[in-house]
Amino acid sequence: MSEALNLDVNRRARLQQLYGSLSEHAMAPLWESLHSLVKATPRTQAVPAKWDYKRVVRPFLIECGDLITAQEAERRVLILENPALSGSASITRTLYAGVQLILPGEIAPAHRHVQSALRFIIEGKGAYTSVDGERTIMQPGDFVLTPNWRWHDHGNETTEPMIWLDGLDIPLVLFLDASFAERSSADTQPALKPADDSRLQFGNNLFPVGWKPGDKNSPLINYPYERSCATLDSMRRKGPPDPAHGYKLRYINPATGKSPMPTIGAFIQLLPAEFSSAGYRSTDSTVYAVVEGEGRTVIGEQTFSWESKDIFVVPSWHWHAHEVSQDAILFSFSDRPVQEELGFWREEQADASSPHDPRST
Ligand code: 1HN
Repeated sequence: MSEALNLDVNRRARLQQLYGSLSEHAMAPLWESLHSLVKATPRTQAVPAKWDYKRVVRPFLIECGDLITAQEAERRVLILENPALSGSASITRTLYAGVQLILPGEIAPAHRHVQSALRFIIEGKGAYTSVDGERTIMQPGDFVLTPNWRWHDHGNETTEPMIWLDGLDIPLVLFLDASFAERSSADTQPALKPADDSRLQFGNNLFPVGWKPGDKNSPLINYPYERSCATLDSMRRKGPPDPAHGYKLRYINPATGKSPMPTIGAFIQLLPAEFSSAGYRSTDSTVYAVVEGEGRTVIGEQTFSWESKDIFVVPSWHWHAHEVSQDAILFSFSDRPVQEELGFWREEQADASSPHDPRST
């Protein structure tokens, strides 16, 4: 019972009895839970965490490759589960992350679902993903989309294992009880379009006259790494880094300027050598994948050292700051577009003398 209420023993006892009766009738007193329902500031259950790719994630994933085929598993993926959300298949309260392995000669069969997926390629090059009949060949650092309800299958016709990070809005769709999914009768989709057709059609700031978007998703399915790097480089040549973000870009849907998919925002940033960022927090929870370089990120009271291919998560409203000695590139994804669309999203930046700057705690 609420400690705040100053009640005599008699009233307390009668209230306790009343609560028991209320619960039998599917009712409850708001005054006992008001402040945990309507928090003064965000307090997520999720905690900061890091996954070491080289020493932990990769060895386990390769072991899975010996024990189960991609076809048997449908998707051979190890879920990266937030340590405080055990059993929920969630890396944050709204997002799912996993690492997927496809060995040479394997395929992952075609299916579609309401959940939107992104892939960020970690290792291997030349495997394909096919989205509604369009194949794209994937290289490390490429950002690949599988939007809501598009057929998708993957295949590796190369001689090397292919590993990527999957990001999906699974917890959000589950929360909304809006999930539908379907398996295709054919494991592999026939090629309905030339490979990388969407890049040729929509990647040059030229759209067919009269073209109207069919949905809220980007018409592009692959945002190649070399283009991301070229844009980061040009940004760096023009001026100093942003104090909190370094040089940071957001991937966009070229038809709308919004995020490539409505439920997940994605970003790539360059932290230049010797950069030490200002403390920053925002209400979106963010999953980071280290593309190049090494450094450390202070999140709240904890420091996470990272190197290329490691993955870490910064939950909602946690102060954090990055530090690097050499150039580093971070990919990230978050639920920011959902919050922005609903008018919830907030951010805050600390100055170096602020008690909230994680470097001073
Ligand atoms: C999915 O479809 C993929 O297509 C990966 O590669 C991970 C996790 C849950 C549900 C669907 C994929 C997934 C997934």
